[in-house]
Amino acid sequence: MQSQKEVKKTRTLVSGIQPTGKLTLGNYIGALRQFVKLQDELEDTELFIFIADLHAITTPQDRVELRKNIRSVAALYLACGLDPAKVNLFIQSEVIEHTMLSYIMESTAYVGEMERMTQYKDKKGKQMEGIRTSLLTYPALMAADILLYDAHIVPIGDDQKQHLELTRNLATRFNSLYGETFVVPEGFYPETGARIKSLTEPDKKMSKSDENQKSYILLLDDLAIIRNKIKSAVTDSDTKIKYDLKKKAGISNLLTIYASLTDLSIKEIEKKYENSNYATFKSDLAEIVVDSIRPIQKRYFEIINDIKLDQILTEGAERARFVAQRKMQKVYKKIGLGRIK
Ligand code: ATP
Ligand code: LTN
Repeated sequence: MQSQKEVKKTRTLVSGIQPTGKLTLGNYIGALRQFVKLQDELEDTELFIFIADLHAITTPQDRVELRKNIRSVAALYLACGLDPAKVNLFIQSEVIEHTMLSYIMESTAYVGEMERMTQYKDKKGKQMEGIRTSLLTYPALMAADILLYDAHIVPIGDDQKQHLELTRNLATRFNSLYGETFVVPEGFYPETGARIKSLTEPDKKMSKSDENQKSYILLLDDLAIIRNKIKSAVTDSDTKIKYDLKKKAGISNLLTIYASLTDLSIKEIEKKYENSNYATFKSDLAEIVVDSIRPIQKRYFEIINDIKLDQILTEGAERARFVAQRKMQKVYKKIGLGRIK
């Protein structure tokens, strides 16, 4: 049988996740699971998925924790179903061309554009000192990640929309300055239903950097803890299990999680629990979440200390490097850097 890697690929997909903490159920539903779906659907597309460790050091990281998180994110990608026969999985810092092209992107972008990025403004907050320069130049690295592989599609959350727009502008600007070099990429956003909210403050998104541990479910949380977190999720004082984002944000979020992990629609779930109370609904949902996460944890613990994980990451980086080196030669030549070979 012809392996998927041998099918002629005419398109490219690129995406990454930062290893800044432990991955949540939100990351699974909104990102990891989408990648798995796309790897199976997009037969004509070569996928490059990486652990964005260079992005992580835009804010301070502990050396030991960072190393652990990088490996853990890689193992979780695989545990969630990413297939190394269909995807090039690698660690960003192991492909030096990301940093090389990032500098070229900094030399294409304007300071004003970087300063306008809302994520930069939010993360910087009111702090005046100790902001790393890379927090400002971060979108240049992200543009490099994408343009290096001539990505056609980039699956991202809508919080990354502005960075993708900037990437498109940089690609277009570079192309008009130096001649056709980069593909101008398109963003791919998962269905809106898939934004998972905090369990304690359902108006905010579920985030791995939240200070309240009860607000998120980690993919590697103990199963008993997961059950407890769902059972103690904030809901309103009404008793109806009904989707209403404005008045019943907590229950609506739990309905979204339920629908995302089963093949039932929200309407069908509402009907099923028409005559039930919150406790029954939450208890059923806890089992559904636990049933989805249990096999992921099982595969995770099988792979985390296996040398196979290293082989997959090495092969992924080799393929990425091959494509990236070719691109960088072209870029240097277009700009006039170095000597002509
Ligand atoms: P942080 O919470 O530290 O800001 P994050 O959890 O948003 O980080 P990222 O590395 O920025 O993590 O996101 C990885 C991917 O997971 C992105 O595509 C993002 O859109 C998606 N994602 C993150 N949180 C959620 C969520 N609550 N619901 C759906 N998708 C999410
Ligand atoms: N900035 C993204 C992670 C990321 C990324 C990328 C996503 C880094 N480089 C390239 C898509 C393509 C984030 O914070 N979610």
